[in-house]
Amino acid sequence: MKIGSVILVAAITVTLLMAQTMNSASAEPPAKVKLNPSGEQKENLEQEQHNVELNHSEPRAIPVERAYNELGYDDGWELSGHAWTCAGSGYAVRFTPLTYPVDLQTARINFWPNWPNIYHERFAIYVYAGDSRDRQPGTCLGGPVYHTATNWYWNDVDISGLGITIERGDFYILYLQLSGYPDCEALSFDRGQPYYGRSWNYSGGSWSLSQQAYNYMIRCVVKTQENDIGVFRNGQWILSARYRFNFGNPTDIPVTGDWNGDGESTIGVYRNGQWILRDSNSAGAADYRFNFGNPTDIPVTGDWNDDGESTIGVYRNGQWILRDSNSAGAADYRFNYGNPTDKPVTGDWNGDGESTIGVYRKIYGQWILRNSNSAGSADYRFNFGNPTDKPVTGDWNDDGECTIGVYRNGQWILRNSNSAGSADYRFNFGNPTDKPVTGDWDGA
Ligand SMILES: [Ca+2]
Ligand SMILES: [Ca+2]
Ligand SMILES: [Ca+2]
Ligand SMILES: [Ca+2]
Repeated sequence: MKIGSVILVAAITVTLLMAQTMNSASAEPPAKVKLNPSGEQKENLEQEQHNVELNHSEPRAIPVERAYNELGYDDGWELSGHAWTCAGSGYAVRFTPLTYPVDLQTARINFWPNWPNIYHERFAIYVYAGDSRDRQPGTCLGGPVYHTATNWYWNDVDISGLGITIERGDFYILYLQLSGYPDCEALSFDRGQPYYGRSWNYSGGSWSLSQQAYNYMIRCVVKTQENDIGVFRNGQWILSARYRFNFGNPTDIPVTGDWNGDGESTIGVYRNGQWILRDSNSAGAADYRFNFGNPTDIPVTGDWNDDGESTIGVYRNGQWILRDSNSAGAADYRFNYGNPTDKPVTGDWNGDGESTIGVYRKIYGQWILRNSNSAGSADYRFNFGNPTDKPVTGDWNDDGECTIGVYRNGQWILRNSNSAGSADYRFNFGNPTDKPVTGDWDGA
């Protein structure tokens, strides 16, 4: 069998065992899972059983960063596949979201090709909560979602219809065989050292932790509410779960905007009156470098003229000095709005395409926003946040209107309306000393 030779190539410290009898701990059958009448059979029909000298005291705990919002722990390299002898058994992976809450979108299952046979068979996906004290899958949150693969290796199963949102803790995705060997698919496992405790077996109505040295290749694509946020940490940018790179100096003031109007917000820094901007969310050279403002000014950015491009400006003791181009030159707007001690904020509060101005009056936690880039009275005035919070703005729910939020020691507290009221989102991202940044990093 081809599988054996692949294993030898992998040349990890592997001890091969011929077979393993699983002595599963007894447990209540999980809700909604169909059990096979012959479920008493607990033989694990893997073509090769692998036993690695696990270092249990040093589990890897950092998830591999994958495509945007894809949780997974395998290393992406299929080594071989597993299948159970009987229907009603399966494999599960434990997932730990990077932020909360997350909506479960897609289960990704990797099938080893052309074994045990060359056909595809129907299987089922279930989702379990991580609410069990012994860390095994707990409450069944949803399923079955039936699916038949259309190709080998990764197959996407849409589980968004289950409507599952994970607010805290872990969750599990179970791939359940609906047919017995050899008329079934084989779940791939990887070549990497395991994220120990994440790969689980389900057989005979019982859960047991995989004792093998590999990870089951099940992933989950999630939707988070942190798509448009990030932090600047001493010259490093950490934007949602997707980007992490260095740009700028630790003492720079981070700025963000869609400098080239391609729909994607990118990064930049303000350094003593100099603007250093880049059109990509990555390390590299500046695309723009020019002077505008004084060293003590507070930089602001926005699409002041609704042409799709974010440009620059400064807030100087209550005076706004804005420009419609990312270059040195004269101000296009100059007016007073706010007090010297206010913190300036910008955004398209009314969704008309034009970014306008506002201030956060820290002492009261008060927002004072205006829909025009001119002096005048406030269009919105309300309280949201504490004196020590850092104000943030963004279109959290993608409805075209920019709204408010605060960053409080690593916690984001966001609201979808420009009014007082409770938070719509509350999650942790970043450290207390980080500088929060917002933007539409992927243009989506
Ligand atoms: Ca852009
Ligand atoms: Ca513009
Ligand atoms: Ca507007
Ligand atoms: Ca909005």
